[in-house]
This record gives sequence, structure tokens and C-alpha cells, in this order.
Amino acid sequence: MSGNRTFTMIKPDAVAAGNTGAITKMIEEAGFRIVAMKKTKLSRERAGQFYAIHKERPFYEDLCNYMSSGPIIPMTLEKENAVEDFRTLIGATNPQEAAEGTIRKLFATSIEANAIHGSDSDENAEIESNFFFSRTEQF
Ligand code: IDP
Ligand code: MG
Repeated sequence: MSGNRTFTMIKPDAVAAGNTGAITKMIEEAGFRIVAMKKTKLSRERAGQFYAIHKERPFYEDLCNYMSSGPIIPMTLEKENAVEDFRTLIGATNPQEAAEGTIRKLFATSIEANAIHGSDSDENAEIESNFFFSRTEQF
């Protein structure tokens, strides 16, 4: 995968609140092309695998329970400078610290239920995309 891709998930709180369309619109209007997209639900075990990097953190158990609590929308996205530009579009992890106009500022309800995921590096973008989509599902 090139350095022009990132991976995102619309998280259970935002899907349940009916914000999938509004968030997807913001993503496309910011210049990202949707390479792959689906609606799915993580088991508790799969959520634990996805967030294994955080397993020593105090919020890990709550995070895995939350992320397996309802449907999510994983997507692979393409744009020049995708990883960095997408982190700018979503805003800080804690919505109280997120900049005006960012997806988390607009849609997150707490530091945990913060509406959306964004990969933090090109390497993790590829790993995370491949966690949800086979190569033949990425267009
Ligand atoms: P990021 O999603 O902005 O990259 P990370 O530090 O990678 O933030 O944390 C992964 C996810 O874990 C966050 O998006 C959020 O859902 C949750 N999280 C992070 N920090 C906390 C916390 O202090 N309390 C509760 N949940 C947290
Ligand atoms: Mg992160």
C-alpha cells in the first residue's frame, strides 16, 4: 500500500446516533476517496486484537467492550498525505480538546466514545485495512 492511504472506523456511538452519512460526507468533501467500506460488528475478542497495542492501558477493557457494543463502519481511504490529513480532520482524541469543525468536535460524546478512528502511521494504516478487508475488496 502506498503512503497515500489511511484506515478509519466510524465507532458504535456515531453509528447508533445516525451520524454515518454526515461523517462520510465530511470525509469525501475533505478530498478522501473511499477505497473500501462496509458495516460490521466486532466481537469482544476481535476488538481486543485490533487494540492489542493498548492492552497495558487502564482504559483497554472498557475500550474493547465499547468497540464491540454495536455496529461500526470500517473504511480504507485514499488521499495525498492521507494519515496526517485524516488525523487533522478528526481532531484530538478527547473531544473537549478537538479543534472546531473536526469530526470529533462535532460528533464525539466522550474521550472513549469519540465517534471515529484514524490510523497513526502508514504502517498501521496497512495493517488495520488488512484486518477488515482482503486485498480484492480494496478498490
Ligand atoms: P486515537 O484514537 O486518537 O489515536 P489512542 O490513544 O490511540 O487515540 O486511543 C485509542 C482509543 O481509546 C481512543 O480513540 C478512545 O476511544 C480510547 N481512549 C483513549 N484514551 C482514553 C482514555 O483516557 N479514557 C478512555 N478511553 C480512551
Ligand atoms: Mg491511536
